[in-house]
Amino acid sequence: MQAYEAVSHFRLAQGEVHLAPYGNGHINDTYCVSVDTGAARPVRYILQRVNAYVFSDPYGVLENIERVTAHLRRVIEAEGGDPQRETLTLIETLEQGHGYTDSTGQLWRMYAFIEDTISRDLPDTPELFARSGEAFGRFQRRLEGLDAGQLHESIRDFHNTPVRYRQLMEAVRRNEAGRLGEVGPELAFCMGYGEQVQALVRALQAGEIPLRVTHNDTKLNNVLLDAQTGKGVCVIDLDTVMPGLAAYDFGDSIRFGANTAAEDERDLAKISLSLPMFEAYTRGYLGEAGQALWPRERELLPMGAKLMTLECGMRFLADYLNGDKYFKVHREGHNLDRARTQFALVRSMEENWDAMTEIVRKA
Ligand code: ADP
Ligand code: GN1
Ligand code: MG
Repeated sequence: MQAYEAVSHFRLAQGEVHLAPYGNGHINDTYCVSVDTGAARPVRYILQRVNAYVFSDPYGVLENIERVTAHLRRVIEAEGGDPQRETLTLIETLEQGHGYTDSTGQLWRMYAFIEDTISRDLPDTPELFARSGEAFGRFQRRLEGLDAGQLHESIRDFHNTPVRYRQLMEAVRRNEAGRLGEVGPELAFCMGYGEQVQALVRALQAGEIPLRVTHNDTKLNNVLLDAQTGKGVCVIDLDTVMPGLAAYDFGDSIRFGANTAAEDERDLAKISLSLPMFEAYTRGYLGEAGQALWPRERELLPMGAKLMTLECGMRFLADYLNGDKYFKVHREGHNLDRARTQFALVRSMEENWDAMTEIVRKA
């Protein structure tokens, strides 16, 4: 197994090594490596194979992570925090770098495991969600001094909603998996947003909002919370850290965590935007990042939530039409189910638009 081959190339604690698949990510292959050193607790690590289909330049991804974690380490130290816990720590390989390319050409990397934390796959309580808002807000604030031009664009046009719209139309045209007949209502829904998909990229082009270093994948399970106190400890999953928009990061958190049901729920009656969750996250996030954001960026946060949800739905739908090549699927129609939840959530946001705007204004 490639994972065992990879493990032997990293500088680990001495002892017996155990390895098991870990987590519920849709993209990379993640393992927990546990080294039994004879001490009361094993020393643990997270080992990951970078998904080569998704990341065409895995070395660029690793370089971004090296830059970002080095920057965060400096800021956290200056703030008197604990960099070992508050940001990811890459483990060195025996060859001195941070990546190992296996015999099939795939890149692996390893992190120190951040112990005594939890990460959640389902929408949480408002209290815990506010903690995750604080963590992502702090992350955004701490990255303020890092020039976006220093980072690779690890996935081109990753959160460019008009481009995602065009990619969906391209998937429709190709109809590669022959599934077009099944998606009429979903497609019609997206086409109703042909103009609105431009809102954030236009604001960027007009200089109303800045390009920043952003996370770009701010799902609930990409932040570790302290297992005892629930406080946000560390933002993880840094593969997509690159130049981007704060409103999209805010929006991705809302899309996932303020949904009253799971991302792949089949009963659409269960899907809606939870205003208490929206409010909790907004307060947590703005409490930490607020000063760093421009007034227009704050104003556009609800638009970030709506467009990110729509965009994610369009990506799921396009992948369904393309034959499920991008996102890991665990059942028939999984990507279509995911697309439908996203569109149902967009509808619910439309219904709650005034309340969302008011919450952001007041926070
Ligand atoms: P993916 O890109 O596939 O989502 P992640 O990097 O998010 O992969 O890792 C998957 C899961 O592994 C996370 O949701 C989290 O639960 C866990 N995890 C990742 N890195 C660490 C870490 N350094 N310490 C503890 N848990 C981690
Ligand atoms: C993927 O890697 P993971 O599971 O955290 C995807 C995100 C989507 C998300 C939908 C690199 O995130 O963009 O929003 O699935 N990551 C990538 O759940 O495409
Ligand atoms: Mg993840």
